[in-house]
Amino acid sequence: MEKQHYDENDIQVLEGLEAVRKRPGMYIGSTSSRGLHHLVWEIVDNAIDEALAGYCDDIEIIINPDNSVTVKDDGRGIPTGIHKKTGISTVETVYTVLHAGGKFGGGGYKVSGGLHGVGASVVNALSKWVEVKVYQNGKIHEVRFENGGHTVKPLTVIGECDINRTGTTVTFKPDPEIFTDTTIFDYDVLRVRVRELAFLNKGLRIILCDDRGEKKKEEFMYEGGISEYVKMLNANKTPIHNNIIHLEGKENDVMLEIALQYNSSYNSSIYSFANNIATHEGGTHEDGVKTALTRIVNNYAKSAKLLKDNDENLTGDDVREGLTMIISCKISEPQFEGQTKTKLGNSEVKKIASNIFSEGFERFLMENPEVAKLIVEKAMTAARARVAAKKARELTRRKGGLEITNKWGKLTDCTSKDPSISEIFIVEGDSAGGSAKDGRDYKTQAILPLRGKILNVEKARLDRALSNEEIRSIITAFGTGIGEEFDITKLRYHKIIIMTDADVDGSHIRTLLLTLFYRFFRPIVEAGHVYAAQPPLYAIKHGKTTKYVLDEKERDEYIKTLPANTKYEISRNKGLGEMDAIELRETTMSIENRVLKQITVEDTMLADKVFETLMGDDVEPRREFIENNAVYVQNLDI
Ligand code: 28F
Repeated sequence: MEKQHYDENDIQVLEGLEAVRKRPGMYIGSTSSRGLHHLVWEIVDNAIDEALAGYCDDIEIIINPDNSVTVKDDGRGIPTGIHKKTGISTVETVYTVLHAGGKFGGGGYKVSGGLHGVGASVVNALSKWVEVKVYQNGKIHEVRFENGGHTVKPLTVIGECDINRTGTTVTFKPDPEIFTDTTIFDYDVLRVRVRELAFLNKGLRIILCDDRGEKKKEEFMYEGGISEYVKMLNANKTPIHNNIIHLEGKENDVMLEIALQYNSSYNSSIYSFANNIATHEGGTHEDGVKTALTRIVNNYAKSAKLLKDNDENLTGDDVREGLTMIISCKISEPQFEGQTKTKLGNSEVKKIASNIFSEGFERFLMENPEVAKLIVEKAMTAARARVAAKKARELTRRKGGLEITNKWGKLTDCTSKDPSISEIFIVEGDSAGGSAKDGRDYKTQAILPLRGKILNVEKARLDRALSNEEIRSIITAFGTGIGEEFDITKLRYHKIIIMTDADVDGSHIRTLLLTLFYRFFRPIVEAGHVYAAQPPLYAIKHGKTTKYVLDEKERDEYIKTLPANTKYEISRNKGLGEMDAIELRETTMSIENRVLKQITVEDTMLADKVFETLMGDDVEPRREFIENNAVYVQNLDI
């Protein structure tokens, strides 16, 4: 039933939501699948805010058969009274006025996510329809919006409920005109974040249901909060002390919670959050904790005579080796900075984080001298390896001028000295190396042939990695140095292209290289410099023509273009070595028609888990991972 009249308020409302529909990317990052799932988080964040305010214990998220999503909470229920500024109910205001709701203009909540502060009104603007039910005072109130936020059914009481029942239930259907890639929700994408939210809000129960096809329902609730998060992250590792260290404190309006446990690996997995938002770029909370950790471990090592007074101090990297740690900060007015707005900028937090961590961790070490000794000894071993690596690193320095370019496994450099147009192909095998050298554009394309498999560095410290000649030649070629002296501005090629065969060996070597880049050259990966070449999978021969195609799709499309009576022959391209220099250049190397897959690290926690599972010691988790993910692996040749 349409409203009869529009006043200036309605016009302001429609202009606001219209702006969102015009430039959705400004409000939810993108209209891809990530943006689609972001809608869920905006609604869930409001329910979590209600939990943070102490009024909600249960949240339920349901993917409905029509790919609409329902989110329910048992909080107080969005106020149904008339909002003083807008003259309509608060619940309609929250859903139709941009930046309304508890996240803005002070008021409302103490702590709220609202990283991008878009809230419920943006979900409304980008949905085909939204239905909000509020349970309050024994009544069920309902309002319905359609086509990007037009109120089609103003707030009315539609029924009764138990007088003690309160809460908010929101169902929304994303608008396919906005989300043109897909409007299908991915259960696993929701699952990862729901579990994380449960870890970050101890005691909060979140139920996730998928009512499409065979029904699925999972409940996430962790009384131990982030301590259980650390336990899960260390599940396939070997902790060097049993208990997970849990510290928390509050100063002014900053709440900080830290959970940590050392394991026997050489990698550090530290993840920080502000108001439940993953601060991938770190920030003052993380800096405060890290600085305090280094200081406390050095002080303890000296006072316990484990480190002599004139010994060099342990560095931050030394004391963080093998450390799994979650840092969760909750603050009422978070300042998010950085490239991707995931760095906490509030300057007062650094000192507060340092104080809270120092006080708790110092006490822990004093009360647990045997664990303290293990932690210090591990850091001292790391320090010795660091010093050894420093010496070994000398081997990777370019001995003045160009390397010997035609010796085995050594670099055939390009003539350009401009990194922005220079590319290095890391090529597997001698035959491919040979034809790559002949097929390349010598001005901009360098070739580094690898003789065999490089070391799996997932389980190696830097000093051990440096003992591997292939790895040393890669470090030399890159020019950035490695470890403490790594300097990405010295990178000699802005495209690092892994070119391996499309078979099991090829993918193993690619994975070993990616492990090396992820563990010891992460900034290069994060900057998007790493690519995988896509050699053609098929060769279609007819007459004197051999057409190379990338994959099945291209193969079938090409065959359709052939005249009906052409018998032709299709062969599966196994090795780069099967192609001569011209073919390799035409299909895989030349900028004109090659296809490169850029390697990106969307989620560090996920990448850590993938490398640890695929490249780590335990066979069981690897088998399970491959079984669960085999469906995504198209052309694995086993
Ligand atoms: C399924 C999604 O959105 N839950 C919410 C509340 C509760 C209050 C509230 C929300 C506008 C400016 C305050 C109730 N009583 N779940 C949700 N639950 N919003 S959203 O208030 C919004 C007002 O500030 C609420 C008393 N105070 C706040």
